[in-house]
Amino acid sequence: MDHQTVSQLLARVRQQSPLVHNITNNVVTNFTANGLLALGASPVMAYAQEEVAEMARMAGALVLNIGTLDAEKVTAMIIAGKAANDAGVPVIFDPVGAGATAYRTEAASRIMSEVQVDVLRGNAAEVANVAGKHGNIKGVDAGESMESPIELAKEAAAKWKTTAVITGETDVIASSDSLFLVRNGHPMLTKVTGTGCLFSAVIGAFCAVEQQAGKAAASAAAVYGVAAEAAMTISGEEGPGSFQVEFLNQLAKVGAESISAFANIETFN
Ligand code: ATP
Ligand code: TZP
Ligand code: MG
Ligand code: MG
Repeated sequence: MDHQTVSQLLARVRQQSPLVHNITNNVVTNFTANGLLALGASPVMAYAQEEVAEMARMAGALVLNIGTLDAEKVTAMIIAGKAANDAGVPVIFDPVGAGATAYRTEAASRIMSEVQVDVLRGNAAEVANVAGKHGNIKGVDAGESMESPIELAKEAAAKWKTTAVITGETDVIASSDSLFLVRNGHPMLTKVTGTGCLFSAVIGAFCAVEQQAGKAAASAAAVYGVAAEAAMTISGEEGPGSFQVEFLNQLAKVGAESISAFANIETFN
C-alpha cells in the first residue's frame, strides 16, 4: 500500500470525523476519547444495555474492549455488536488480557462467536489465546512468544473469518486476502497504559471511512506509529509522562509529509 493511500484515509477521517462508539475499560477511557479527538474522530462511550444498540447503529464504528470486564458489560458488548452487524457498522474487538484468567478467555470467545468481528486487535499473547492456543500473558501485557506473529495472525484471521492485527515492534495485519507488515512506532508506547486500547479505537476510525478492513488497519498502524516517532523526537529523554502528552499533539499534527517520509509498510497480496 502506498503512502498516498494512507494520507488519503487520514484526510477522510479528519473530513468525516466519524462517530466511534467505545465500550472500553476504566483505565483508558479518557485517553481513548482524547486520542480519537486529537486524530479528528468523534468518540462516545456508552455502556447501558438500554442504549448501546441505538448508539452502535448510528456510529461509524464500534470498538469493544474487555480490559475491565464484568457480566453486564459483556452483555452490553454483545447487544451492541449484534446491532452493529445488522446495520453494517464495522466492529473492532480488543481482547485485553485474554488468557490471563479463564473468565477473560471465555468472554473473548463468546464475543467472537456471537458477533461478527471485522478486526481483532491485540498483542501476540491475546491473539494466540483467542485463536485457541496458549499465549504467554502477564495481566494485560504480552510475555515472550514462541510462535511467529505472522503465522499466528493468519491462523486467527482464518479461524474467525476476520482481519487479525497483532501489535508489537512490527504490526502484523492479516486477512484471507491480504497481509501487511508495519514497522513504525517506538518502545516508549509500551510504557504508557492504553496505547494498545487507543490503537484499537483508531483502527475503528479508519474502518469507518474505508471498507477494506486490512487496508484501514494498516493505514491506522502507520499513522499511529509515525505520530509516536515524532512524539519521541520532541519529548526525547523526558520520559513516559511527556511522551503521552506529546503523542496526543502528534496524533493531531501527523499528515502527508511525515507519512511519506517515515511510514514503513510492507504489503503482500
Ligand atoms: P501490551 O500490553 O503487551 O503492551 P498493548 O495492547 O498495549 O499490548 P502494544 O502491542 O503495546 O499493545 O501496541 C500498542 C502500540 O505500540 C502499537 O502501535 C504498536 O505498534 C506499538 N509498539 C509496541 N511495541 C513496540 C516496539 N517494541 N517498538 C515499536 N512500537 C511498538
Ligand atoms: N488493566 C486492565 S485494562 C488495562 C490495564 C492496565 C489497560 C491496558 O491497556 P493497553 O492498551 O493494553 O496497554
Ligand atoms: Mg500496552
Ligand atoms: Mg492491550
